[in-house]
Amino acid sequence: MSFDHLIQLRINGSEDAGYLSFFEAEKDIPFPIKRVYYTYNVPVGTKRGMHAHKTLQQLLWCPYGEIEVILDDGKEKTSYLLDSPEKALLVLKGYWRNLYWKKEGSVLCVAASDYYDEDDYIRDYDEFIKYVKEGYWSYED
Ligand code: T46
Repeated sequence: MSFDHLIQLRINGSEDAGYLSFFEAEKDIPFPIKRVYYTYNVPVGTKRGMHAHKTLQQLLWCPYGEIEVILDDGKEKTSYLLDSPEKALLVLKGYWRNLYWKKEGSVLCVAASDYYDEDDYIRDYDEFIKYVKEGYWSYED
């Protein structure tokens, strides 16, 4: 299996009846799902995230609204716009992420590979860069 960051979710339906999109763990994404959470009622202009994960892998999607996600591997930053319920962003371990709320009422949904564990978070950018320099992650994993 090889995965790009941005995934086009499968779509079922029609203009008359509406649409249904879905993804399946270990088929469309490379991990089993242990936790689902969502973020909502976030004022436009808010910045969230500002951390990396040591091991956690996640799929992010925005069923309504517009959220910009900037992924940083310690060398390069790439911006992704979640502005359609058919798009999802695969965020593997080791990426610093900043999220910007662009539209009123936007909802961010996340499927995660593990339970919540604050010890998995790196919330200090200098510490994140130290992990990158020490070769903590192989982005080919
Ligand atoms: C991520 C981005 C996209 C819990 O108690 N359980 C949970 O499952 C989560 C996700 C969070 N929390 C607590 C921890 C904090 O006290 O909820 C509070 C807010 O979490 P945080 O400031 O980390 O929220 P975001 O929106 O900055 O980040 C979240 C996820 O934590 C993170 O893994 O990648 O969404």
